[in-house]
Amino acid sequence: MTDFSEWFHDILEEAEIIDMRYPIKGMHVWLPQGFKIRKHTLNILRDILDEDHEEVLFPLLIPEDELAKEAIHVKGFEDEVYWITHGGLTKLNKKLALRPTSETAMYPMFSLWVRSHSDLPMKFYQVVNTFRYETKHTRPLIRVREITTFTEAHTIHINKEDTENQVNRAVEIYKMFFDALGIPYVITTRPEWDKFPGADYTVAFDTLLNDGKTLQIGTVHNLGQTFARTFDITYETESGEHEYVYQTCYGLSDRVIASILGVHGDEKGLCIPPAVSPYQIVIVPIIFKKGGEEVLKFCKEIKEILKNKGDLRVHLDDRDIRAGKKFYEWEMRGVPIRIEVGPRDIKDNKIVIVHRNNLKKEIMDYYPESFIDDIQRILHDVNHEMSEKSWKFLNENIRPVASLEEAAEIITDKKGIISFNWCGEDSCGTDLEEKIRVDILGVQKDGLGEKKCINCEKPAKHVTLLARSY
Ligand code: PR8
Repeated sequence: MTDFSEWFHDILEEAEIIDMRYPIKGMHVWLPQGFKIRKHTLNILRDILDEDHEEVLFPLLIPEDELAKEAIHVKGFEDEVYWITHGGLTKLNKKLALRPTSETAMYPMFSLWVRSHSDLPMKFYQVVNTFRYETKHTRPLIRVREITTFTEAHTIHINKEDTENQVNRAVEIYKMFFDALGIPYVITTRPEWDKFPGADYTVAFDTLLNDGKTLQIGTVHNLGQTFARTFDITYETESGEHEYVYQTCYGLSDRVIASILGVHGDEKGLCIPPAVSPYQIVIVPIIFKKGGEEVLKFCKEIKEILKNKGDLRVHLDDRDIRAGKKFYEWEMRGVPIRIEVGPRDIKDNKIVIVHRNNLKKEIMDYYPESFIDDIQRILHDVNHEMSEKSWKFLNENIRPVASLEEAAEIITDKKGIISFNWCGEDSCGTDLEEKIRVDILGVQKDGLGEKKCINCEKPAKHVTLLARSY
């Protein structure tokens, strides 16, 4: 794929994922196909979060004084907030912000909800739209001004150790989620100058799109006690004293859908993981002049088996158009497997199965008793192969370097992710970013022994990653 942006734009249109003609920049319409992928994806996430979080729903609007309370936080978002100033013709006494994220909507309420140590921990999440007046170039699903699939979790704890554990738990949750979708990732702790406004530190997931640029697809923030102090969220200890709580928050967005499409797609179009594909199987009857009725009857039979007994999302494409046209269309839409049935196959008790991910054609004996298991196995294999392929691509595109020149050369030539040793000093990091004009993603691991920083040559502290990003 030569130009990812062009490919992505075209496929969103051709596969009818979203309609980008809505007349506000950075805001789009989810079309039925896109909405289904989004729905199945959210179902996976909800299932994971529901294990130990509770889903809530807060208002969209935040009063100006609440948003302004946490100084560092509001500074981070001041350029990006949309404001409501009027109700009809009446000017509002207090401006109302469209939430850019919901800390300042939720935390005044948390201050009312949290009473005793026995109330804690509390873990909530909501799936909402948020609004950010992005000044950087907007891109469908990747950098939007209305984030329609903002899944934000907020947790409250009694001590620092519990928040550290929750950060680790959130990282595990997101790993499980991205693994279910076959989306590969690198996990780093963001440098100080790139952390969430108001957080003690930020851990981020980045994936690699096939043009060699990374996309941040999820973040986990340890908020420490900053917001607890601002919003006066306290609990009563066993001995009757009042202490500030500790907090974390973590979030995902429409970028998850962008990465499902962008990571697995190829020149033929989309390739959707079975777990979230609107149709997991499409059946295409190959009908000649003779034997058409028999073929259709058989196709209907296997459709019913897969749908009713196998609980699979299956479509029988019996339109009166050329089979080749159908193949092209379902490949473009990314349906994981296609079953082809012709008159000779029925006679021989065989069906043809084509895997979308590698276009492998498999001729399978048809046994009604084991049919569902056979198809489930193939879906499982497709999923596994897609995940392996995308992880291989990511791992092959992480390159360790020993000098800044080498880093600059690789970033221009091959793109991808560069790994290097860094002292961890802010001034050295920003200097390095300026020198090679690429952003540091974050640090991966500590304890480098004798190694030296690639930029200032002081003792290195962390293995660090950098990449050109969306
Ligand atoms: C928080 N508060 O807000 P975060 N378009 C699409 N996706 C985006 C955009 C955008 N304009 N901006 C950010 N994202 C915390 C955590 C509640 C939840 C995505 O964190 O500002 C990015 O993938 O880091 C980001 O990782 C995620 O939203 C969370 O946003």
